[in-house]
Amino acid sequence: MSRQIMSVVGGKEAASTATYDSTNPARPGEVVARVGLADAATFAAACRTAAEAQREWAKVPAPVRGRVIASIGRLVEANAEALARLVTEEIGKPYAEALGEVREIVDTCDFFLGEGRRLYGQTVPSEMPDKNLFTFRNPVGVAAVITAGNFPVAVPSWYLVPALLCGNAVVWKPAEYAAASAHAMFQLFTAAGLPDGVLNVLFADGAETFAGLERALGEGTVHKVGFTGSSEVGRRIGELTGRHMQSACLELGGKNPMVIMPDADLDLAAEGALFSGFGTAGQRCTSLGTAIVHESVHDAFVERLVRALAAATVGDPTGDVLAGPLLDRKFADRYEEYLTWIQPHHTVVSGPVGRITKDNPRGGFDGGEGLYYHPVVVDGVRPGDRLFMEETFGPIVGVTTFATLDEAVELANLPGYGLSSSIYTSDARSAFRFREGVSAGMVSVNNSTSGAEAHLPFGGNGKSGNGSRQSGMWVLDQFTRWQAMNWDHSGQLQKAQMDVAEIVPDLDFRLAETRLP
Ligand code: UN1
Repeated sequence: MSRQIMSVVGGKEAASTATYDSTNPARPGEVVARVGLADAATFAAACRTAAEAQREWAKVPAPVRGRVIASIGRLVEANAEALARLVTEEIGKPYAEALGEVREIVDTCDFFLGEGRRLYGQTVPSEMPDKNLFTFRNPVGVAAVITAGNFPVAVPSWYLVPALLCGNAVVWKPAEYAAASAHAMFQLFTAAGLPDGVLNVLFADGAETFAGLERALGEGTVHKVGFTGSSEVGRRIGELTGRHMQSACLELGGKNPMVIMPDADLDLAAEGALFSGFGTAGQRCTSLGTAIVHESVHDAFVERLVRALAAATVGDPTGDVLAGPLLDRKFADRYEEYLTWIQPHHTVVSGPVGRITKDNPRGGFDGGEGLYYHPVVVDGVRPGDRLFMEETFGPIVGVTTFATLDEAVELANLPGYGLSSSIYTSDARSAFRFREGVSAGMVSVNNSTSGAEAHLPFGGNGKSGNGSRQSGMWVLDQFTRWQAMNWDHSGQLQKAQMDVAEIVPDLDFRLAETRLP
């Protein structure tokens, strides 16, 4: 029997107006959870509940909130295998990667549990005597967090953990197709003792969520929006929050370039391209988009990548495989559309294309009913091709060539995204020139485009985001607002810039001339 899952608002199950079946993409006939979907009114009501609960939560001393984060980390650690198995079952992420994803929640908790004892403000000297200046970080209020399902628990933790630590309440809207994983994570968070209403989980479709968010922003019950998903939806959320004088934390798509210089270790580069292009079936926002290869090593690199890919296993994600199925039917359909972007001037160098079936098997693997697809390497992509310019979420990597590093940087930036990037070289000058020129928020040297660590700033520019950064100390600026305080204890009105003591210099002073012998 599959699970029944409902939204939880203020500690109670909230009404649903529709249902959604979250299925196992390796066996789409299997329902992992039947999910009750809420409507826009319920979303707005959840934000009001959160706003109410936030007032008390903000009064809990930050070090005590830090202890709650510590407990969340322990609970996630103690339930790591169960949570990872659920992630594998629900979105088809290979189990080893799912365990890594769960580990990332623990890493995030480890970082922020100590932040409860820091959350530093400053004491600042005043320009006048008997006056003191201070800065404080205040929680923003309620954060509405809308997340994708390709990282159904790790990426949400990047928002939830710091938001809660900073004294905010949260309304979390996870992806429907990853609802069971999200609900399990929600249970672990509440088991740590969060008061009712401080963290609320709300399942809803995109249209109801958007309408609910619009209403809540109008009612003044949402003060920060966090969104991970497509550039298209991110743009709409950015517009909406902009109208309400807010700037959302947007983590959007990527067309992540990998530059391979003539002095690169080509075996290492092929291994990195394999993992970042086809691990997670190419469904990370940091997945490799286009390999930009120096013309002198193009053939040698492509030959290595194709060989490595042929030896890699696509299959049952509970086993030891490079890639499992695509996340969900919606993603499989979209991926099939990306395959139509392959043009006559392209060369598919990897073998068969499309869904893995009995008639189109991958070696001995016929995919059964699962949403499995052949990994594809397309050589000869050019600027202007859709395959070169647009994100193609799924197992497809383009290859193009360049002659000079300047040209490589230009090609890397051309699609207008800016999330992740990578360069393989043995020359420090090339690595730093690339770092300086590339538009991405993340740069890897001799490493793949994916695999950010949980305590570095994560986020993009251009079509990948509005410059907001998650993770580490940088995310504190998303979930707190600086408040400046001045305290004058002189007993008189001292006017800034006017009642300031002046020390008069002699600016005409010059050293006496000395002559060299
Ligand atoms: C995402 O796909 O939304 O760096 C994030 C990485 C992961 C995060 C990916 N740690 O690949």
